[in-house]
Amino acid sequence: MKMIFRWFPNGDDSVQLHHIKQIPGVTGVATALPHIPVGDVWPTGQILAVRDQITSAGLEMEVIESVNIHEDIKKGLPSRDLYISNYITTMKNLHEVGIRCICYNFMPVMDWIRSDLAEPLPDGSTAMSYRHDKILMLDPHTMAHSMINGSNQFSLPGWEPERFSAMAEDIEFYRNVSVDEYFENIAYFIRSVMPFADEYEIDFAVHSDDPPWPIFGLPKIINNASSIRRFLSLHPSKHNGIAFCTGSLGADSANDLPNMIREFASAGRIPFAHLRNVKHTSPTDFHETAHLSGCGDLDMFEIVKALIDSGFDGYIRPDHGRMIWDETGRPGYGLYDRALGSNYLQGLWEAVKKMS
Ligand code: DNO
Repeated sequence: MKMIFRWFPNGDDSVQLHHIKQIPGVTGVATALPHIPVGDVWPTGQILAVRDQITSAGLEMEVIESVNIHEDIKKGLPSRDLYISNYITTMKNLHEVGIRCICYNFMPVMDWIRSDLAEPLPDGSTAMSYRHDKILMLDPHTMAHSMINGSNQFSLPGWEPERFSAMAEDIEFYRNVSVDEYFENIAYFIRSVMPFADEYEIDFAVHSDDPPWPIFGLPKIINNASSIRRFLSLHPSKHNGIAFCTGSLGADSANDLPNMIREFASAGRIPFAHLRNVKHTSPTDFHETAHLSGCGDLDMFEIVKALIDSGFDGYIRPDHGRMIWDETGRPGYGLYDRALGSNYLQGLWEAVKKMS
């Protein structure tokens, strides 16, 4: 297992690489080149520039989160072939500089969504929260702006401003797309790129849908054990895997996370795990919490144990933290609470390892 930390380049992060280097046990970062428009090829020179910064700080850059998928691929438009071909070139360029794992998502229109990026918790910290009714009351424009207004001036992954103008139209487009039709679009994508992931030995990890249920009528296809099984069967190689996000899958209490981990990690299909906790206030409402089991609804001990019992040897990152100790930064991605989370998770890891 390698413990890594998400970090955004180009000055777009309140957390510095030397801060990350000082977190015990963290050996690398998951990063991206978010300034490159979605669908364009990532030039090797630009990848190397970021890699040099990271390695000069004594950290590894083996994981990319994310190489985003152009909406035309998700929509299944004829122009997808060009974007897929660009994607494959980016994979090749990433492979050549030593990338081992690429995380992506196949959520239509928008990546993750929250109704509040800084909900006050009783201890004086703030955390991101999701209220289903509140989300459904928003039109796409207001929703995008409320996300950006809460972002503390940092970019929000998946909420790039250039996407906003098309958002309402895109949501409309998907109204007539069934889950099965949408699944065909990821199938087409996977069949096109996976032979290259196999050749380059890159673990290709799809992030689960966040939240794991449909909103605005958008089709969701990676949100529980059966949908993950269906997805994995598209290409049987171990390079076709899941970025197993406990917070997003765990938002649906029907998901038995330790069992899902046992099934998918034992088959070698979880190269990357995002570990965080959530506390439900109703079946569809929740707020994010500190990573400890006692702070939320997820049993992090059982989650870590399931990973270890299944022989997991991929990357873990502590996912979204709260904002604590007066820190300001990108919501969910401050330094302090994620560093606490990383230590807690490594403590669990050591304990379970030594007990087994
Ligand atoms: C949000 C993240 C997502 C995730 C992407 C992966 O905080 O979990 O933006 O990185 O869905 O492609």
